[in-house]
Amino acid sequence: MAGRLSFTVGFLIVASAGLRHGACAATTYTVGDDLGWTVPKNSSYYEEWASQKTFQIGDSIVFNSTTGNHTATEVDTREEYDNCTKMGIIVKVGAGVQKTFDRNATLYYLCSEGTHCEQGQKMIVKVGDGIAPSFAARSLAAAAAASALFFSTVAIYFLN
Ligand SMILES: *[C@@H]1O[C@H](CO)[C@@H](O)[C@H](O)[C@H]1NC(C)=O
Ligand SMILES: *[C@@H]1O[C@H](CO)[C@@H](O)[C@H](O)[C@H]1NC(C)=O
Ligand SMILES: *[C@@H]1O[C@H](CO)[C@@H](O)[C@H](O)[C@H]1NC(C)=O
Ligand SMILES: *[C@@H]1O[C@H](CO)[C@@H](O)[C@H](O)[C@H]1NC(C)=O
Ligand SMILES: *[C@@H]1O[C@H](CO)[C@@H](O)[C@H](O)[C@H]1NC(C)=O
Ligand SMILES: [Cu+2]
Repeated sequence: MAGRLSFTVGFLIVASAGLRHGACAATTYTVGDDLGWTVPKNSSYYEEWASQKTFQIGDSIVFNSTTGNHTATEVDTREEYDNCTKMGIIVKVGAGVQKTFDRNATLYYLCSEGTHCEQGQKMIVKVGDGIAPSFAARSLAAAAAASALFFSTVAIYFLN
């Protein structure tokens, strides 16, 4: 009984430390920097841009397109990415479409307009170690976050 309790408390401390770390270190990157999200000059432009960054949970990327029609399409697999598959979660990009990373993952983005993807408007984003947590691990983390929220709500209640 005592063993189980200390495990739970330990887990909550680790979980809330993780949340706090994420909030402190959060960085917002504009994809492509000054170029924004458009058809690049060379086909490896965005892949190089993304590979030079270290993305972490809590960080955000902003897709910013000021000219032309572009989408930030998230496809599921490397095969779809390599193939420039135009379907997926398609978001039309104007100035400032933001995506915040809430877990480690390898994410594949491309533009679904015309041949933009074939011309290099695509990139691979590695968040953390790039390994998506299993469904079980995500549920556990969500439960821990919910308990942490519950405990801080109780703390606020007692402070008032
Ligand atoms: C692509 O363009 C970027 C920015 O102009 C440059 O840094 C990079 O070296 C280029 N890559 C290739 C393969 O030409
Ligand atoms: C952008 O999309 C609109 C509506 O779909 C179209 O009328 C317009 O010609 C497109 N512009 C470019 C630059 O492709
Ligand atoms: C790749 O694209 C071709 C041509 O559009 C299509 O036939 C094929 O099914 C695609 N493969 C994948 C894995 O998306
Ligand atoms: C989007 O691009 C425009 C033009 O380069 C720039 O003025 C603006 O600050 C950019 N917005 C973001 C969120 O990066
Ligand atoms: C996410 O990746 C980082 C490495 O960049 C690792 O230290 C961390 O434990 C990972 N987080 C999860 C929840 O797997
Ligand atoms: Cu495009």
